[in-house]
Amino acid sequence: MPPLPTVVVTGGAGFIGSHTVDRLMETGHRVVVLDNFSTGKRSNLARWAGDPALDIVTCDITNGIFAALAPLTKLHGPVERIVHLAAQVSVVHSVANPHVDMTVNYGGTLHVLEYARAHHVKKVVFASSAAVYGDVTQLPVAEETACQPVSPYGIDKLASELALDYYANVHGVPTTALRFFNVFGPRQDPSSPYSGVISIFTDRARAGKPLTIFGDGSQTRDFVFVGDVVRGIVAALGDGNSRMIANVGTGNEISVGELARTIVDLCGGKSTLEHAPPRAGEILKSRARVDRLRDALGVVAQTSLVDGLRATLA
Ligand code: UD2
Repeated sequence: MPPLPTVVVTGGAGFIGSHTVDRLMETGHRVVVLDNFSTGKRSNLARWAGDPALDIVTCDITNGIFAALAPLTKLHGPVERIVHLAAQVSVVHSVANPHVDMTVNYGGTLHVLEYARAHHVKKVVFASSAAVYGDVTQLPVAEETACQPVSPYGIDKLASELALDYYANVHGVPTTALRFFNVFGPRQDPSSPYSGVISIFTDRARAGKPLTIFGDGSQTRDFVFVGDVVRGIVAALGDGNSRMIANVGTGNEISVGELARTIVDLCGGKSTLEHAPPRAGEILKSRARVDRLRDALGVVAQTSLVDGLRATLA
């Protein structure tokens, strides 16, 4: 039997990472998870405990990737493809700590790309973000729109995209960047004030606690279920589509106020809604144009917001 193709998932113990690992394991890949466990959890990968096709290596993406992978590639052969998800994920945190954001998000991407160049990796798929666009005047926002990020996070994701393009163009490393909109679903950790809004709102609404809306709640987001995002990642991991950038969203938007009311209703209506001042560095409106996701990658988001919220609450 030929050896299983090895896929490295950086940030593989995290929210999107662990769902990606599930799909890759289910489809017969050898998977190596690199994670520093700052926010990732071993419990997210518990269903694969003892499976010889999965290796979990504690590794900080800002320095250790070559050393972490050397013993494994000696045993199992070269890394074929990389999904690079390890990141500092909070826009608000990046505003307060721009150097940390740059080191982890841009620096980490450079380490991954250097590894890919040195080891002739066949594809690097990178988790970029809708934050690269900044405040746009026309929605849905298409990939060709001029990027004017309004946070260090958006700047670092955009710089990483440029690095991907450079490595593809100059060093022949095939790369695809996926601009995630607001990803939600099971395993998104609600414990930090920087956590995704749906994880916070569902956690609090389930407990009957008040929900805090930053600003007047009219800001909108395109919330895409994690299962649909993983389908985009897996499609992008294949050959082709190098130097491509694609939005990963649903093409729909909902205001944060309406989202809060929907979640409270789904949870039995006990929570009240409170308001706090708007957060710095935030965009106001967000909705993805998804033609490229559909046409180039063959992926259309299938999970409605309410179905995704029910799956998250379950
Ligand atoms: C999300 C991603 C980010 C990036 C971006 C792309 C997370 C944690 N961050 O940033 O990585 O990809 O999308 O656009 O997934 N809010 C409240 N109350 C709360 C928490 C949040 O009103 O308790 C509001 C917040 O002010 C914002 C919206 O909900 O307007 C979404 O906030 P978020 O932190 O979930 O995500 P965002 O869009 O800042």
